[in-house]
Amino acid sequence: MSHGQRDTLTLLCLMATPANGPLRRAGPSAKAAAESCDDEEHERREGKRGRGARLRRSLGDATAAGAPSLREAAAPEMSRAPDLSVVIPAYNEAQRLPRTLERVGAWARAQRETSGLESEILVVDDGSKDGTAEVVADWAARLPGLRLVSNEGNRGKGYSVRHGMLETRGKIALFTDADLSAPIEEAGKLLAALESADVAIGSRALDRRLIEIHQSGSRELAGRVFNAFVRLMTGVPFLDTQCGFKAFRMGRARILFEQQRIEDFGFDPELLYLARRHGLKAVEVPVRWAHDPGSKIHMVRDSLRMFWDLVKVRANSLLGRYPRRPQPR
Ligand SMILES: Nc1nc2c(ncn2[C@@H]2O[C@H](COP(=O)(O)OP(=O)(O)O)[C@@H](O)[C@H]2O)c(=O)[nH]1
Ligand SMILES: [Mg+2]
Repeated sequence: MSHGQRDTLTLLCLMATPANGPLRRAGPSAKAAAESCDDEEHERREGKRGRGARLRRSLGDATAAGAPSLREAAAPEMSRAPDLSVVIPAYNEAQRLPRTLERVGAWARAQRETSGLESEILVVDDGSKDGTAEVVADWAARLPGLRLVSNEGNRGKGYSVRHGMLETRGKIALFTDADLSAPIEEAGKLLAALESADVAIGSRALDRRLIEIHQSGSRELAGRVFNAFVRLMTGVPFLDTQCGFKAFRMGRARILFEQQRIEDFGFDPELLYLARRHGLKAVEVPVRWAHDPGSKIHMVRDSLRMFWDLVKVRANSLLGRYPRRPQPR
């Protein structure tokens, strides 16, 4: 088992608690994690080491070897670098954000209380004009780990996700839509998948029974046509590239965001194309999902832009704009 896989496995052990129902229901990988947790529990009872020590080891804290700890390496104002980062792109989300921050905050609190895992939450304000930034500032006073990241104007969802992901400090970072169409509690499934992958893609196509509220028929049809073009133009094989719920092992995946060029809604296929290009393993994971009627996507305009984005990815690739670099193992 590689060092990276061991990190994720230990992270999962710490999360496999009653607060993480989806993780317990997950498949064989969760079972492996659970068995490994049993071992850890045995060792804890034996008094050989406790949860804090396991956590530090899982995050690569070299204190035991006399090297500087993550605590010392972190920004001075933070007590410790976070384990998990949640990025929320937000454009005119003042209405939807309070409930979202409450739920993500509760989820983050559960991780801390049950597993000792610290989370940071980054809301990227995409030039909103409805007081989104003020809502975040207000919540930051009572929600530890919440940070506002501001774009200079309205730059698009792709730009916002890239901006937020490049600001994260967690070993694992995930992005989610502000309406939590995929509930944040489903994050356990993505984290379980990262046990053996670098990228975990939330998917609405693998198990349609998990969709609680569907998009309109025309939007679903447009999604299927777009998916066919994604395969044709980029070779990306996944059934749903557009679900706004994806998690990354940032050690290896940071390059995806560094090279990402698409700044509107067509950025997901580019990220997945880049993952393949750089030899990262990406897996599609079925997640619960419910369409939120507050969608601000403009069907015709944004669909046309997304098709054009696929042409741009193809062109960028031919023009050598996605250079390969040596990757950390
Ligand atoms: N519409 C729109 N959404 C943006 C923009 N920048 C960031 N977002 C965020 O992208 C996410 C998805 O938007 P949403 O309207 O729910 O789209 P849908 O669910 O795919 O129909 C939300 O978190 C938005 O706040 C932007 O320029 N336009
Ligand atoms: Mg939505």
